[in-house]
Amino acid sequence: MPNKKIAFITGITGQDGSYLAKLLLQKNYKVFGLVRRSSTYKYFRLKYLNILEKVNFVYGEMTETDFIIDQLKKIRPNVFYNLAAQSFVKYSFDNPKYTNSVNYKSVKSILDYIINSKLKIKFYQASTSEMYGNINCGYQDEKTKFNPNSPYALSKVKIHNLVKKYRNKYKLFFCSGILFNHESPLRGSEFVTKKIISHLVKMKKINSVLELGNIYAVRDWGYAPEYVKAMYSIMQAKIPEDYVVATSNSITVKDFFIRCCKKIGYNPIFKGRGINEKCYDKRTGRLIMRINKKYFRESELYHLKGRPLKIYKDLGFKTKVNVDDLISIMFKEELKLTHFI
Ligand code: NDP
Ligand code: GDR
Repeated sequence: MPNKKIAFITGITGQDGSYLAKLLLQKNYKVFGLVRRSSTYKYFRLKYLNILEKVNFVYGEMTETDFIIDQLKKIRPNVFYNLAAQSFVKYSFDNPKYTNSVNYKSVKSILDYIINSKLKIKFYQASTSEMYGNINCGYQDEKTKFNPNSPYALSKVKIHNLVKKYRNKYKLFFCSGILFNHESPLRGSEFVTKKIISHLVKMKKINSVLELGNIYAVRDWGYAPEYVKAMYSIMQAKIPEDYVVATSNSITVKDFFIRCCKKIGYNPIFKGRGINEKCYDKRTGRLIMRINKKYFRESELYHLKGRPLKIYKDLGFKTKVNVDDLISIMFKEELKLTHFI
């Protein structure tokens, strides 16, 4: 039997890392994952997906690049999926230096090592629709110019451009997926979809009010397990290239929230404007949601809508799960998940 291919995943404890690990195990890869040590339990996603015992862990920080390079020398992976990042846009305004260090500087050192070592490692970079920023255009695709408006987006543009530059210069299999927002039951709790759904579920039992920021932001939300399949397809392409992954259907945070309210049996009505806008349940008069200034960002990104034609034409990849399916899946799993945390 031929030796198993070896995958190295950074960010394996995150949403995408855990789904990707599951997919690669199904594809018969031996999977190694970088984990930074902490005093709290963070393996719940891998446990939930029933793969905790099947992954080999390497304990270290993205910023410890010498350590990561030593691990690459030992493990000699065939594929490297770089999913680790300081991924919360709002926090990047508070700590731009750290964001740049994790998302750009450490990745650059790893790429420099791969180039100099002459190891044949295929490299996938987790690029993002945030790189587009606010542009006057109905949709974004691979040809759309980047206009980053957060430290997070800037760090991602820098590493995206470097991956492309190195690919062209050294003729290596370096590629990026420019992924639009994708969610799942395993989404981090501070991201808005998960925050809305887990709060609405809790509200059935406890008396609390959901607080949100800019509910007029428009996002193109997809389903994470489908998006890790896209990552895998991008890495199987004959020629390494960058691809947009999106659903092409965009709605506001408010619309997402309304759909969630209806799903759980509320009849939402809105009163007030701007930061005074509030949402009540029409039947009971209960206050469900209010706006809190603290959830706004220093610079808002208003509208994202992807055009994923290239990945469909070249690799035959198309998303199937729409936003209502996504909401149903997230609600269904929300209660089960509490057992794993
Ligand atoms: P998560 O925030 O769920 O996961 C991030 C992962 O990175 C976690 O495993 C985290 O570890 C790890 N990590 C963060 N900082 C470090 C560090 N300094 N050293 C080691 N590990 C670190 O993100 P997602 O899974 O949602 O996203 C995966 C990647 O895709 C990210 O790069 C993100 O920027 C990008 N992306 C995500 C999109 C989305 O909609 N989800 C869209 C486009 C791009 P820990 O568990 O210790 O926190
Ligand atoms: P985003 O995701 O910033 O797009 O980054 P997030 O869910 O945090 O925000 C989406 C939109 O919702 C608005 N919003 C709120 N956001 C949060 N988190 N909390 C709130 O209370 C709230 N109220 C309104 C935000 O302003 C924003 O417009 C995610 C991350 O996964 C990135 O790593 C990834 O690159 C992008 O998606 C694509």
